[in-house]
Amino acid sequence: MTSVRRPKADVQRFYQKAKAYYASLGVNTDHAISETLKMPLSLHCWQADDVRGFEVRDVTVDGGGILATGQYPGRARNGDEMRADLAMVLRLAPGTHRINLHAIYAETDGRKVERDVLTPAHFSRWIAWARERGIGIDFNTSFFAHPLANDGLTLSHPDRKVREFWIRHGVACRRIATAMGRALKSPCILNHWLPDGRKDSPADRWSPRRRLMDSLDRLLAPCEGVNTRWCRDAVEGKLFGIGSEDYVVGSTEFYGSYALTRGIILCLDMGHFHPTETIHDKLSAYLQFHRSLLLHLSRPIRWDSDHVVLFNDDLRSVFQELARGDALSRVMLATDYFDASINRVCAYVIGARAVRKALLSALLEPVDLLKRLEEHGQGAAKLAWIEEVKSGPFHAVWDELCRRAGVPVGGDWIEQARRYEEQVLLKRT
Ligand code: RNT
Ligand code: ZN
Repeated sequence: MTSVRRPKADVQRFYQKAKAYYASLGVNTDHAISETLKMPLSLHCWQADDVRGFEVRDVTVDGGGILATGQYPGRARNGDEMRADLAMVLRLAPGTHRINLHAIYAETDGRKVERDVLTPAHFSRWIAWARERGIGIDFNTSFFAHPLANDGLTLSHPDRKVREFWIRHGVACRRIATAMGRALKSPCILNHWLPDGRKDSPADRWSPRRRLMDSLDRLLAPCEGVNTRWCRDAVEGKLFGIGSEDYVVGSTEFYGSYALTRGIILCLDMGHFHPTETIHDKLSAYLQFHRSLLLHLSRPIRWDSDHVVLFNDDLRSVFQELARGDALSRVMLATDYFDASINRVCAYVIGARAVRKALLSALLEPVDLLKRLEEHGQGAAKLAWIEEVKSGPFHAVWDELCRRAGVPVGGDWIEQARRYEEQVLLKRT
């Protein structure tokens, strides 16, 4: 594979021209770069191993609506391999990052530890690793791939014992999230997504929702070892999943009201809506009422909600909305996808760089100009400028951003990732 290296002096020279272009539209590129780099992006750990986790299991379990497809070699098989892969990603993707873990990534030294008795100690290696790097950790309850989730119901299960187990799991995770946040001095977002739903024609859509509400209220009740200063709970809805095509208990409507009335965070996943439905128009609606939102950056394709994130219109629209509404400080960003058919480290870097590009391009928009034109009835001029800016010298600012962040400029990262594959990933057999 070839790599066309661009001399640093060129990057800076092209940048000066681009800077003048954007300045003529009233946009400060230096500011856009520093704001883009500052914004934390939480990298999901589960792309590295196809959402398998490190649990010791002696029974077969249902994926719970989560299905990674593909057999590409190099999957991370344990915490050390996963941390090595993530460290590589952090060298190739610019900007501030956090790491987003799931409860199934506990490290129990070969012992079987049930999910309702997990403790912060099972995450001590992750915490030490993050502390060394000065990055924060976010966390997720794992309500899937478990014998007690095989019915497709967890917190909304009709059997009280099953619900109790999952409530205890939730509480254990809140203690862990509290410990993570406190140890790293950075609040840990604890996201709750559960697969509960029905494949076909539910006769009762009501009772499971009632039970889910009650279970969540108990899971979120104040309790010893949980401090909401460090543990910030979020709930994530979905339209449908594998095995829950007709009905999902925790729909977006359910959680929108739940989060608002309980003062917790609503999570919007870009892949969790109707195939032609996008989330950008929802932001200015929810954020009139909600204080903040967690965004799962993903890419739906037909039945799948979890393709690698690309710098496409859907992603750009999300960041345009946030930048136009001055709302970047009111959202938390987390990637969420898994593709087992390609190099997994590259999957991360492609997505993380795409997010950062979308952020930068939104911050380079001449928002004041566009709003002014719109306000004065100059609809065509507004549209024309939106189109003009699309072919502006964006790449020169992007390259300069990468240079300033100390990550490879342009496609140089691809060669570095290839070498990592050759030297590390392909040796995992
Ligand atoms: C599933 C949700 C959820 C998961 C992760 C593994 O549809 O998007 O966020 O992807 O928790
Ligand atoms: Zn998600």
